[in-house]
Amino acid sequence: MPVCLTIAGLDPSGGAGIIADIRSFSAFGCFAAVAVTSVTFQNTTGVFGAVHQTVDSVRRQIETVIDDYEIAAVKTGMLPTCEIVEAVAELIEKHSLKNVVVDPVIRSTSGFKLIEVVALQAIIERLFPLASLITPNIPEVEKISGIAIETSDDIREAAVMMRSMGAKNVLIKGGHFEEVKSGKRMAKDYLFLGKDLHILEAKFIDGAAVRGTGCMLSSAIAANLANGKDMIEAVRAAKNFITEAIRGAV
Ligand code: PXL
Repeated sequence: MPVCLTIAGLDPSGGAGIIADIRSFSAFGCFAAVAVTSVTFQNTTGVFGAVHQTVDSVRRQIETVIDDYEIAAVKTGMLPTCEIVEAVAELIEKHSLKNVVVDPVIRSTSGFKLIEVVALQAIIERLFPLASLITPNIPEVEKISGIAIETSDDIREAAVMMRSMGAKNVLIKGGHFEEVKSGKRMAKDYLFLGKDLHILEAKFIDGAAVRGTGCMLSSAIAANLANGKDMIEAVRAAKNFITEAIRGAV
């Protein structure tokens, strides 16, 4: 069984973060290993706070796991401080970890700020160049690129900018992008493999009370890469999985 490692925050109510990642890894037949970066306090109504782990804790969680297991893929989520980002980048480099999916988490769906402003800068500078894929949503794209996203041309421009920041491949999740197609809102994701754009579409599922879909998507992609799929197939399989998860959401 391939081992996937998620380096992310804990949502004790099970919607987002590490618990969502474990569900994705398991769904695709991978064994889950975790490093907790922060313990958040939340439920279905919102996020009410967080206590971040020290950099020493995060480093030791990762090192102890890596010393024992061969890691087939890594997903990073909530990396709350500069120091934690730096340690994660160092360990990825030192151990030549492959199939690294970086989800540049900034805020929760409910608007709670999950990471420090300087941590985002560190994610861009240190982790983007080490990532096989980055998976920002539209608000994250706007923060990272400084471009207000209103059209699909804006999305292309932002993708070019993020590639110039060192990201090899970019998946921009269009769920927050209100594009109406023949009267139906679509969940349209923009996958830039290098310069090449692939558009992945599914029908937007209205009214589903869901959290953690971004977490689940990035970890599902990591699991599919761990299973040997190429990037486009990994993203396709992960998107289908998320669409079904949203359709079946409680
Ligand atoms: O969906 C972003 C996210 C990531 N990681 C953790 C979270 C959230 C949103 O609430 O709590 C731990």
